[in-house]
Amino acid sequence: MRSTLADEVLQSRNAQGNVYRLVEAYRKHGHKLATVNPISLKDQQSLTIDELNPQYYGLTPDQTVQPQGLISAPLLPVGGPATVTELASLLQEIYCGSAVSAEFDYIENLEEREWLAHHFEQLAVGKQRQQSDFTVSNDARRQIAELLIKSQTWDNFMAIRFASVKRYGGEGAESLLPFYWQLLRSAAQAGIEDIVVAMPHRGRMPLQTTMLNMRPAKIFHKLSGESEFPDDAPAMSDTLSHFHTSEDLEVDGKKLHISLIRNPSHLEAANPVSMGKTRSKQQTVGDGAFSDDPEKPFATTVLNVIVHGDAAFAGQGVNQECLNMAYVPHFEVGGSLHLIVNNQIGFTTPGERGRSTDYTSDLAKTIQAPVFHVNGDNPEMVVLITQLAMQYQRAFRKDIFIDMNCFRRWGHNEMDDPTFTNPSVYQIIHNRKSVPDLYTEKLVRGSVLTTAQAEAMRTDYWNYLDAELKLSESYKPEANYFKKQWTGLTSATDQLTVWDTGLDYQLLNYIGHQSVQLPEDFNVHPHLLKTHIEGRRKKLDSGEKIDWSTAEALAIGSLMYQGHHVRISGEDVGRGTFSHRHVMLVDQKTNEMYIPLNSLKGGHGGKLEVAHSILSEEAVLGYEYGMAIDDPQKLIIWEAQFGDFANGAQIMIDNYIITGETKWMDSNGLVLLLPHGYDGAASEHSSCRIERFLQLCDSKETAPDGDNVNVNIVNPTTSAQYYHVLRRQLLRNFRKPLVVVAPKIMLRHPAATSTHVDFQPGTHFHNLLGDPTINADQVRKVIICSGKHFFVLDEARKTKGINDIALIRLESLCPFPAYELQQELAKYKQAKSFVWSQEEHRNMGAWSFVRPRFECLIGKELNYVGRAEAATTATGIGKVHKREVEEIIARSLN
Ligand SMILES: Cc1ncc(C[n+]2csc(CCOP(=O)(O)OP(=O)(O)O)c2C)c(N)n1
Ligand SMILES: [Mg+2]
Repeated sequence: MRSTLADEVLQSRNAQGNVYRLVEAYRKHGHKLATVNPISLKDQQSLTIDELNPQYYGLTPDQTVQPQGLISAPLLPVGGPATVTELASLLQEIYCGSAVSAEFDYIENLEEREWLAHHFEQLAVGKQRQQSDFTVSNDARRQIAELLIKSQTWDNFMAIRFASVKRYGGEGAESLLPFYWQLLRSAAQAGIEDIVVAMPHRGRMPLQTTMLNMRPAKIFHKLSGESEFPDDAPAMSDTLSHFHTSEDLEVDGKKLHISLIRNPSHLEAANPVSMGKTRSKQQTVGDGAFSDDPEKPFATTVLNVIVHGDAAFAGQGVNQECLNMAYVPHFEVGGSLHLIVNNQIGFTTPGERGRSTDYTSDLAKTIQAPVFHVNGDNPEMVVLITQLAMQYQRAFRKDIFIDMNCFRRWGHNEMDDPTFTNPSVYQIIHNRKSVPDLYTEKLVRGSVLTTAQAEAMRTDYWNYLDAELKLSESYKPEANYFKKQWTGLTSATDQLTVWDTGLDYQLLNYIGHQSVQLPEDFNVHPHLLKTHIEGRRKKLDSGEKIDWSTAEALAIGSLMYQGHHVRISGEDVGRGTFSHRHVMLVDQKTNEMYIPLNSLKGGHGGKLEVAHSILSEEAVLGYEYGMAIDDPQKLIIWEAQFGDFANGAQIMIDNYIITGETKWMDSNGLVLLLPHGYDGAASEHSSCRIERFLQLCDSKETAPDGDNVNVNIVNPTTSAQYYHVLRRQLLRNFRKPLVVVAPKIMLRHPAATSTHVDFQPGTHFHNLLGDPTINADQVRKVIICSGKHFFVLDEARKTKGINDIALIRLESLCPFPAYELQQELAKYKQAKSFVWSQEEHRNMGAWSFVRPRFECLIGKELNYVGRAEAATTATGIGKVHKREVEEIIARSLN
């Protein structure tokens, strides 16, 4: 890698400024004339690009130039002169060819631009390649041909044996396999041990079955109507094109693990998940900043690869979010390698109607990632450009894109007729040969392969598939979950279990003090010193009034003490939206951040990652989910700035967090903190939409819930409850995502604090909090409520001197604690009236969830008190808000 330009290079460029402008013009504009699109309707080469005309720079065709120092291509006579025409035609060959073109002139960094020009110029021209690293041996050619033939054979086999199955095959994009072939080789050579890949539907099965050791029998078994999991697995399963791979490969004698992560149908949604999983693996193996070596860059051992569709890459906003995360601290993964399978269509929509940019890859330019446009008809060039892309990724640890121009032989699926909407281009496609056929013929012409050998490859693979089809009847799916880092964990059962999450208070007191312990020379903000630091110390020492943020620090710190890594991610999480957390403090003179808990002495060395996120919900939540599915021993917390913003990440919630275990046997213990509560703040910021999460859970209406619900949804009202529910996430022998309806004003509400006894050994999270203040025999009415609303009702009850109304708090909504509720209600023998009181509107909150459960499982009628039905979550009129609160109190306590 060259960091500065050699003297003779500078001299040459200075002496021939105008010639160098021509060279630079080719680097910038050459791609516009390249013909890398195998099914183009346009005549690319008839375009006139003024900037590529030597006259534009005052150069005449016969003028003599010295190309050395201007370009890297050694094709022209060494040290000898050339004419402008000769130079231009070489540049034309490099930058405007039919195999590959490049875009990198927008990169600000000179070193990178020089590196790219140098390497691309070495690679792009056939004759030149022979003098560089970029060569393909005949043996490699035969391997490439075999992969293409297998891919084609897979599709032919499926078309004949399973004619009505939508397989989203690889036809037209077969060069995907040579891409992977080179990727694995380059990765193994570079010492990479693990690759995490996100990839959509198209071409996935041919890849998995030919290169990633997936038994075709598994697919055929599924196609016969069976599950991909053993019969006793509590899974509803998924469709073929969402199957994942987690495989130990051996590549060139080296071990290489590949995870092709699961994908929902929502295109591109898998991308941030793959990034998060990559980072978690990097943390586990000590890659990049997780190592003790400050020089070690990310992606030294674990690499992220993302494969996109052309329409989806340009269309789905999550890609902008992912690229925007690429180099942000706590989100970086050392540069992802991207491949766009650019078949130039999305369903029925051609590129020009699917985006406003010239190239489908143009978003890459926002982070100055280089782009190589390669012709998918040229599998060797796909291999070479993958080699170069990997070299760039290794040299700079930055994102890079390969835009593979190919086609889709059939419609969106193989049952579809693409000519309804795209007749012209499909005329080209239907009249052309396939990529495997073209390549095989080329190798036969060059005597690299014989027709008989090619035929043997085809027949062998066909016979293998046929044999697998026969075996599929007796195929037994493997229980491939709860393995490796998940060993020891299991599926939850239909019982509700209780986990002792308390700890000796002496230890907690120590951890609490450590959470505000600063280095002596740290210049702390005076206000924080008084309120946050000294305030916390006092509370801890007295063991009284332990507030929400202290309880959180105790939960996080104690898990760290017990050896777990913890990560809290989201917008502004270090301070906290409500300026309550301050788990990370900023030196008022140096601006440096300090996380006291990371200097926690003693214990088993867990670390806290405070990941201030970009202003995104979808990609960031997907990223955290990716971390959570990787390692069950890490506590991963995502906090929404306000609960309602979680709907920006709805795809991640619906398609991964809530359903992942049911579809895929992939548990996760991700925590979502969603600030919620009516405080007069108008339609946004009041509600995290509890009702939606309750609709997503599989809590039963007519039978008691066990631990085996798909998600835990809690609305805790004391700091100790919050402490226990966080710790429980890691101390149980199963993992469930946890939605915490999180506080705003309760963060500082004295009644929501706890005392030391609430944290000690033998204590645990309570699904329900009864009413110890009331004489049960006098109670005529029982109000059941949840969350901060309890404090409003309790205070009003006190003020009014009421002693015949009991208040019960449902701290856990899902699982619904039916049995505990029955037991609690049994105390109130005289009670005639049962009310659900909530601050939300009637079509929101937990009402419609609680009511059928209460009536079915408790067997009593439940009445509603709360706001009336509304379109939006809260009024924006202060007086109306106040009146509503008064009405709810009055109607609840009448
Ligand atoms: C988020 C989302 N919206 C819509 C769809 C429906 N859909 C499935 S495939 C497809 C076209 C995808 O085009 P492209 O990304 O180019 O991939 P290709 O199918 O061409 O390989 C669409 C719109 C989807 N799967 N996901
Ligand atoms: Mg497409």
